[in-house]
Amino acid sequence: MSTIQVTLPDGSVQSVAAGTKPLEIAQSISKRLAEDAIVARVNEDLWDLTRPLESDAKLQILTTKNPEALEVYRHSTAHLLAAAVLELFPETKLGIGPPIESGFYYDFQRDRPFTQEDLEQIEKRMWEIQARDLPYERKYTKKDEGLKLYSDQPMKVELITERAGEVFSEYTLGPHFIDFCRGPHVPSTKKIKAFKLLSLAGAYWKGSEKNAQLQRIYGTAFFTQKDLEDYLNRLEEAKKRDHRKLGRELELFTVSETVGAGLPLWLPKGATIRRVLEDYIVEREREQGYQHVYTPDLAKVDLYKRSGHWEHYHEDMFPPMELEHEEMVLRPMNCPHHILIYESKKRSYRELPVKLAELGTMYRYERSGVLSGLSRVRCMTLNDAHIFVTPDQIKSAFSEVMRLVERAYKDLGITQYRYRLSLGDRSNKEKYVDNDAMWDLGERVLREAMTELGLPFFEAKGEAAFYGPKLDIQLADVMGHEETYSTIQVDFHLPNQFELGYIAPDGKEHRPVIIHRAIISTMERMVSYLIELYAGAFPVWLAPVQATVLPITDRHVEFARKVHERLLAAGLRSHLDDRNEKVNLKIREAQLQKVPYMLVVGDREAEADSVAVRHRKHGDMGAKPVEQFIAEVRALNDTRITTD
Ligand code: TSB
Ligand code: ZN
Repeated sequence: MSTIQVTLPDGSVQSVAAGTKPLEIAQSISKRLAEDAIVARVNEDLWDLTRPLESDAKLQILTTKNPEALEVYRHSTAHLLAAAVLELFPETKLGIGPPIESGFYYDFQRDRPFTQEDLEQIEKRMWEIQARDLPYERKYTKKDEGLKLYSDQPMKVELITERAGEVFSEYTLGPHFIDFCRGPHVPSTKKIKAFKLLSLAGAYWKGSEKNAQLQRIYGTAFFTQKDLEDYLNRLEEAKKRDHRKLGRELELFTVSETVGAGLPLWLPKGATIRRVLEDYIVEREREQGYQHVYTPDLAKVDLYKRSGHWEHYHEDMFPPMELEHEEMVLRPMNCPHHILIYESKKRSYRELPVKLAELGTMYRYERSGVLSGLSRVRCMTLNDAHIFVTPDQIKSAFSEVMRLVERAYKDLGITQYRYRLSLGDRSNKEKYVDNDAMWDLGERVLREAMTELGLPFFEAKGEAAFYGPKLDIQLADVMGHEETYSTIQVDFHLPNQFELGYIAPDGKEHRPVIIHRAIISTMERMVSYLIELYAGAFPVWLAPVQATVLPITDRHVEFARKVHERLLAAGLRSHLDDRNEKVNLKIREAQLQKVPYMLVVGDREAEADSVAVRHRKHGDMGAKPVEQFIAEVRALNDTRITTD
């Protein structure tokens, strides 16, 4: 038998017989390593611990300490789920079952929808299969045989037809379960120690609403029961902060079936927060020399044909409407309108940068499955601006925008975020305009600008806008799910499409560059974030109601009203609760509404022109003269303190 050389991470080399398994090498190193082992890295690829090594290789044993191992482990748990479903409901057709950030899922097709009871039963069966200690066995099948083998699994047949080479790999789990799969997997079901099925959702085969509707079962798995329990506790905590739940309880926004999905209605309290944010950012922009404009929410389709939206962004737009021989469409972005304002007069280099800003409302056809509360909607208002610059102004404009982002985040109390350089994809001509030189330049400019500012960032291919690369600021919601909020985009494309120009010092016409930027993101997405960040207990400057005045009895309503009016006149957001209810009940309710200050007034207060102050977090703060209270809260408001 031939011998092969296996190089371990510490550089040492083991000579072993060809066909030796990574697990055997792990056992020869230590019993502990073999016990903790989940999967092997052979050269650059992940391999099953039980897959024989046939030639010289670099080998690393990945244990429960390694995030890649957790992914494999969760993928194996997804197979366990599918095996349990097929045992219980043999008529089920299998879709795909990958690991995801927070666990795994598997998609199934079946006439009758799964119920919560089914989930419990499936989970129980998963444990039974786990206890049988079945190996995850890698097998190889010829494509034509495989197609026959899977003839009662149409989705698998589709995948094999599309993806499999002449011979493909698959994994069995016991005598009856087999799945077309690249692997790798854990060696056997006994390795899987802690998992839980979490929820059911609808999903489309291959993510397209043109395809069959499937049922997705979500679950999660961890290496230990303790890790699982910690995660489930965090999940419970997160649910309490969920902006959709708090949005209802605190009367911030609502989504009505009658209006339509993804079209939220802002209730008075939510609208107040939004207005505060809007005023705040417009004021910051004014300080930086932005000019604010108003433009309509729709335009002729031709405008978007010229800009390139029609060609590259069509899928995300509402369908056009026809009127008087014209086709109009709801705008998916504000840029074309702003470009026409730039074009409305001749521009000289002396006025550049021209910064046109608008709280611009736009409409996007987000698929129903991805809509969520305020964080992903179909009608949204963006804190948008387009900065028209000469090529040598790009970097200074960029860093000015970054300064504004950092200022705004500081005032809003946002501290956890990452910078993502979102790059194009040269091979995807459908999604991105075809101009390699332009992409190279844009990406280089952004990379250099970030490096000069000394800001750390990571890069992501295929996340750019169709017209250019972006620097995105990524925030995670309470569930750890990341979305883009602020964005700064360098665009050489739209200026060309609209043949924009400015007169340069040489007297000739030159082409400007457009920087698209949003600081606050959409009002919708930012408010969803702030609700979760503060669990609804907004800092004074953002709180929809800053103080509620509570008369102890009817006799005190008159004085209470006067206090309330003085607060309003001082620019504070006050509420008077003059209902004929016990003051303790009113305090309880104001507390649940997370109002920062409750001002109780009775005889003593009326006499001394004072209020008895209760804080939502610190409780009783004693009596204060009305004027002093007003001055203190105004100071908190004006300095935008975000701590209680
Ligand atoms: C910055 N033309 C640029 C603009 O000039 C633009 O529209 N960029 S964008 O497409 O990236 O959108 C800007 C921001 O809007 C995103 O970064 C994101 O924070 C927010 N946004 C996008 N889609 C949605 C949505 N469906 N719901 C809520 N907010 C969204
Ligand atoms: Zn834009």
